[in-house]
Amino acid sequence: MSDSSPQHLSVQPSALPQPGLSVPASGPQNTTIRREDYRAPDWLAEGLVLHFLLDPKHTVVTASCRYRRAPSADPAAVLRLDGEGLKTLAIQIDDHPLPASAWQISNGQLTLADLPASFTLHTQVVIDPGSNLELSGLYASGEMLLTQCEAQGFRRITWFQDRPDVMTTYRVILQAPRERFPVLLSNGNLLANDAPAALAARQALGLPLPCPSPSAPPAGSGADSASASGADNDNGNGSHLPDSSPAGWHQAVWEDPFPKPSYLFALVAGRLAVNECTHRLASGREVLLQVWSEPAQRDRTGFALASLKKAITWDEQRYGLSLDLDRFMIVAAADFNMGAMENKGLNIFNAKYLFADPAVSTDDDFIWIESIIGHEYFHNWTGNRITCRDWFQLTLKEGLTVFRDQEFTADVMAADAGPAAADSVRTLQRMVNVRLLRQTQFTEDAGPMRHPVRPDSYQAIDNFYTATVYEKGAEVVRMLQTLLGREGFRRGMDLYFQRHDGQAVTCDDFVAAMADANGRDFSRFMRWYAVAGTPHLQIDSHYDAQAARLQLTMRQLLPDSNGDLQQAGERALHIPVQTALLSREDGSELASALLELTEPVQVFSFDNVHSTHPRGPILSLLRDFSAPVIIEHAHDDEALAFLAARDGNLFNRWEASQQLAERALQHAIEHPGADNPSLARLGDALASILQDPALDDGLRQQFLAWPDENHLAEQCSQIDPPALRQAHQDATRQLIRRLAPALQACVNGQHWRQSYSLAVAAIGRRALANTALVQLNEIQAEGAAALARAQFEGADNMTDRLAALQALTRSSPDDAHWALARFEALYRDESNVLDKWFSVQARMRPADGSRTIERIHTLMQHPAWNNQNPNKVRALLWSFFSDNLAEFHLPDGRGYQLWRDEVLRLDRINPLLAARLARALNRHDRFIPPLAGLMRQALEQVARDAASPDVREVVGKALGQG
Ligand code: B3K
Ligand code: ZN
Repeated sequence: MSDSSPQHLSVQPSALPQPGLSVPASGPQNTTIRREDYRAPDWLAEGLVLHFLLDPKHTVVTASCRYRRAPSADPAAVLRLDGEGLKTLAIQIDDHPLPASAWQISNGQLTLADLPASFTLHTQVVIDPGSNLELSGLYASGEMLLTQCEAQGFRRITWFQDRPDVMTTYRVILQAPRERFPVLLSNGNLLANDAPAALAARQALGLPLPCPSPSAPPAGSGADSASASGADNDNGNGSHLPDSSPAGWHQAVWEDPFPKPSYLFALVAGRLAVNECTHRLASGREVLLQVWSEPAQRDRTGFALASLKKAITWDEQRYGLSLDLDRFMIVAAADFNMGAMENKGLNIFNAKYLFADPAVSTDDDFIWIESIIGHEYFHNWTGNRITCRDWFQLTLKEGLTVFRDQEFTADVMAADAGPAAADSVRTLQRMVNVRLLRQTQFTEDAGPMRHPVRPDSYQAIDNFYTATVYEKGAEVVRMLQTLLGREGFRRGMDLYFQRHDGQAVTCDDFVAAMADANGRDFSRFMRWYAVAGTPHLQIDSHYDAQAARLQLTMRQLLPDSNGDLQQAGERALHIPVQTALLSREDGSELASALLELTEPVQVFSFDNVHSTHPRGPILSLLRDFSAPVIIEHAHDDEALAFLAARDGNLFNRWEASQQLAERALQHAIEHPGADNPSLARLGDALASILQDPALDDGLRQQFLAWPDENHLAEQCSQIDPPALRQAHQDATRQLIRRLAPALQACVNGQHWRQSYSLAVAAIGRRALANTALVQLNEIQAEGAAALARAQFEGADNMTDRLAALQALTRSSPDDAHWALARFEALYRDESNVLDKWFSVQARMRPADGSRTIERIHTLMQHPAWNNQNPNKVRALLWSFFSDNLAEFHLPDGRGYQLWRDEVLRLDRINPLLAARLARALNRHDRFIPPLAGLMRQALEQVARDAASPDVREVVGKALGQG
């Protein structure tokens, strides 16, 4: 069997070590996978049947798959199947077992040669879910077994072409001890045990199935399975094949009729409770909706179920897309590497993003949960029915689905707020989206992990589930809607589904559908998929009073491969710039237009623009953030304050105030202690904004959320964390003092005494009052700590209690100590709530001479700490590394030692998580020399000792090694 035929994505030769194995002192070679090397698969899969004999230590997976040689393939094409950590028991082609001597397994691939044009391949492997700490493939979370296959977890379950462009139908038989695993779930529809498809599935399995032990299930699993799970009713788990299941065992057979890539496969087995309902689709068809969780949390799943119904209805109304299965299931897992996963018909959620209850969840948690429920559900069409040809196209499904979930949240909130407040609610959502984009994606764009929304290469695909692919990807889709209008965008979506349903496609196919449905040329627009780094737009204006003409000159600057800005030249993008000209007298709108910039430099003229002011009207640029760019335009402080007060576009009012705040804070950092006229002007502007009746509470709160230390650090030529903290703190305290009377008015009403409601207006009221409470405690205003203590004790909901905790950690050390101890005592048994408590402490700035790192080390001994659980690691360590500049970057290097030790520890067990933490030192070259040197040393140690490609890629790039 030769090894010479083209591969899917060819890889450069290397001997990659498996995590956990020792590596040579020089470290392993990194393997780069390139988009340009894509080759269509030589073999098509046409029906996969999987049988699982489930056991936490020894699961046997028997698979049968029909293969057909692709019409375009060479008749001698070999079949290469991916596998990782599989103990292979048997391989058989049609009726012919292959002796072990004929198996060609190397570099994680099983190669089969001399194959007929079509055949059925039978394989049997053993896997050990209990030892799978990577949380990829089949693994254990507590007593439950579950899967995570995106991006490359399926190869850890069975031999398969584990690439998204190999799509097939799945029939799955799950067999397990009934008492330990009363609930058995997989994708699609549950089959009755004697359904023809269930029988056919069993017959397709060509290898003898392993015999389940007839003995009783393991001790210690003896809860009342019927009450816990609804076991054996027809709600999801109990289709029996008694002839092959000895006493104490049971089976369930699932069929997913829609061809899907392997990354969407899922199974769940455990003692779970269900919260379910039937739901009538717009078509009149009734479907079953279920949320499965550990029994103790079942009462907290109602909000998720209600959100799912909202999402289904929204997709029907907005895009004409409906649920295609008989049932849709969501399962909560305590150990999960990310937020959630869109497996076909069986979404799996990080429990943190599923359980909702005002007593333990904040308003933000509720909003996130609804948005993630929507996101995963919307993937059913944008991701599952139409998927990605290869992983480089990830933004095809992720950018589009983030855009869809953003729109869902905005629509749902606007409907809740009513017509009068709808615009303001939508604008607030836009502010939230843009703030997140700037915090995460702009930062990524400015660092060594900078990449286009469609990357050209990667070493570990899990490193590319990034803010760029997701958030900037969503902005790229939003620009299409801005250019085409909502109706035009919908025409494009309709054509996309008409052309590509059931296919694995590329970003080009998506943009082509948008262009063709609207008769547009988007060839320049496509360049958005190729540019890395944030584009800048230099905008100059010239007003000719006599001619009543205003001319705008726009020049595009794009980062080069080093991140340095250059003239765009032939790389010029197609950029929608929503623009208005405002009267300098009263802010009224004199003209407005959606300008389409397509050239490197372009001049736009506005005629009949009359202004009594010699400088002409004032510019309101990039309204609603119509493109993910940085505008360079010389608005002075006065103009920014004017826009913050008068711009008819609410988003741009906020934007102007943010720019003024950034300018004021930067001035404070560069000239500590000096006069700060921008700060004074900002204070005046904010004082009137806080009293502006045109703004609701939620919007006012947005104006009080000033650029944080991380944002300002990005603007500094050299980052000196303690100096930055001091200047930021001094300046914000000055501002708070200036605003104190207005802030006091926000907290005096003691909003937390009212009964809790999730109405948009109530959420806004809490957000404003709680921001004010934290700020007043920051300056230790008289009575502020007493108010916070009263709120802490009296509040009946987590939003207000957590805000009071945050406020008290800003107050005196005694207040902080009291509140933290009280919070811990109250939520000792609430794992998700304790994560909030860990995070608050990771972000603390001690006022008692201690250092936060000492607290971190103490917390790592806390009984609730679990150093293998991703939520815990993110809550404590990631919060500390990423959100506590001055405490993490200690000159004695203790912070970096902790970073190094934890990255290397996790590198051995969960590389995906380790690589996320590893990013904390990405910007070492931006810091003052003593810190930069220490960071570099820590990076070099990790580069030398890390085994996983994930971590090696991140630290390699941070060290400038490509
Ligand atoms: N598609 C998953 C993310 C998978 C991450 C794999 N490392 C969740 C989502 O974006 O909906
Ligand atoms: Zn997604």
